[in-house]
Order: sequence, then C-alpha cells, then structure tokens
Amino acid sequence: MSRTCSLLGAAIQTGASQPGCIMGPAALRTAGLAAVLSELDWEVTDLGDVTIAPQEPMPHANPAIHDLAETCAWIKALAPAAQKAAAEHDLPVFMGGDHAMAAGTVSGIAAHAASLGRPLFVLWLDAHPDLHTLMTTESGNLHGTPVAYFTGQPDFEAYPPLAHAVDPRHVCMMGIRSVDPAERARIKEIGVEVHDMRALDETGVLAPLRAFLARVRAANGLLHVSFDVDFLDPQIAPAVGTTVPGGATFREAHLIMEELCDSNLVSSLDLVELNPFLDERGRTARLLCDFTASLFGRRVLDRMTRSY
Ligand code: B3U
Ligand code: MN
Ligand code: MN
Repeated sequence: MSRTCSLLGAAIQTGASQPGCIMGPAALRTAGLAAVLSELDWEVTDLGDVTIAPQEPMPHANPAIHDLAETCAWIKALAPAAQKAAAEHDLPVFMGGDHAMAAGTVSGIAAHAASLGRPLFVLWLDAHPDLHTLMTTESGNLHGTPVAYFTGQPDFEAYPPLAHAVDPRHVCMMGIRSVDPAERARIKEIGVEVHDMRALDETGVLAPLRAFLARVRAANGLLHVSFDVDFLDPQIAPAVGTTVPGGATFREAHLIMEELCDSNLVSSLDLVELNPFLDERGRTARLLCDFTASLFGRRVLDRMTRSY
C-alpha cells in the first residue's frame, strides 16, 4: 500500500527582510512537486494554502520588530493545520513561505507528538540558527525566531501560548554559518546540537546525521525536518533573500535526504525561504523538488539499505 503525504502551502513573507516568499508555494507546485512524489508511489493530497485575515498593527517593546501581528496570525492558523495534517497523513510537507512559519508548523507537530506520547526531534538545515527571542532580534525579521519560540525560550508573550515545547536537546542543526551574538550565547545555554559548516567540512555530513538519527530511533521519536533554502550554497540555490556563501553542496544535500529516506524516521517536512522572485528560470524551485524526491525514495540505483 502506498504511503500518504499531503502538501500544505503557507505563503507567509512578513517574517523576511524582503518580499517574494509569498510565491513559494506556487513555485513548488509549478515545479511539479505533487507529480514528483506521486511517481515515487506516494498518495499525494494537496490541501491548498492556509490563509490569514488582514491584521491591525501590534506594537512591541522591541521597536525593530515588524509585522508581529501577521506572524502571530500565521502561527495561530498553522499550528492546528499542521497538527491535523500530521494526524491524517504519513508525511505532511509544509511549503513556505519564510521560516517564521516553522513557529506554527513545529508547535503543531509537537502537539501531535504529545498526543501520541512520543518525543519530537527536529533537524534544522539552515545557514542560521533562528534562535532570537522577541527581545534579542536586532533586524526585527521574525524568521530569525522560530527555534527560540518552539523550544520554549522566554520573551514570547506576544506569540500564541506554546502548549508543547520541543526539548532543545532534541534539535540538531546542520549548515550553520551565520550566527548573531545573542544566538551564540543561547546555543551554549540550552544545549541544542549544532554542526556548523566547519564541523561538516571536518566530518562530512553522514557521521553526525547518523548519530542524530540513532538518538531519534532509540527514543522512538517523531522527526520533523525544516529545510531552509539558504542551507544550500547560493551558487546552486540563488532564490533566497539571505544568501550566505559556503553552504551545502548538491551532493551533501542529496546525501542527507537519501540517508533520511533510508532511516524511515521522518514524519514531517518544511520547505522554506524559497523566494521565486530571485530565482533563475525556476532552478531553485526545481532543485527543492529533487531534494524532496530523494527524501521520498528516489534513488539512482536500487541498493541494499543500511540496517539501523
Ligand atoms: N540572524 C539574522 C539573520 C537571519 C536569520 N534568519 C535569516 N536571516 N534568514 C536575523 O535577522 O535574525
Ligand atoms: Mn531559517
Ligand atoms: Mn536561513
């Protein structure tokens, strides 16, 4: 019997510094994401897009913050939608939209995991740790805040109350290469597992990934993967507002997705920060579809999968 996956769009762009992510879900659909997954023998349901109503401005003690009310409305709308998608499908895919949406998707998935009595683990593939609180963000771009929110850090009174926090020790970050001072301090304090680009250069991607997957398996955990386009090197993935040089290569990213597939542990996925306005003839959108295909079982040749 084929496994089921759903596609849910979240065209949020107010968490980013420049517009364009509003077109992300449309670009992923145009690149043929549903067809790619169907061909891999998944039963695909497109749930359409989550939407929010126009918002009144919401002031905050940190004057740098912009579009706070919109982000709160997205979290409120996305958390129950993500929870429902996870309850009804084997592997929901959340198509962004900027990374602020993960405050909603991950908190919704955390509620789903709690309802099963299983711990939630998060693999965060990103150039940035997105660990700002509402008081530490200097840019005021709220896509820099989701990990701090869903791990239950302080100063998020303005966001919707968090029912189920993710244990920061269950978060593994890879690809990190742009960290602000407040985030650096928080990484140390809360014990999140971080593999920056230097570490990946030294060890390769497989060893730390396999160690993390072994932890997820031992704990009978659910695994959410949050894939920020800027995890990739901008030479292969130009369609993102916050490019940082020195990102993951084509083969590193495929290898991660292939290993995740073989592990059979992934239970939900975010594809975020795609800004089609900055793309070159759809190449980044197509690339994201190809990486997703590797996660869903596309392989070059049949092979014995590694036994865990
Ligand atoms: N840490 C910086 C930069 C940043 C975070 N996330 C992205 N950029 N995409 C900030 O603005 O918080
Ligand atoms: Mn991010
Ligand atoms: Mn990023």
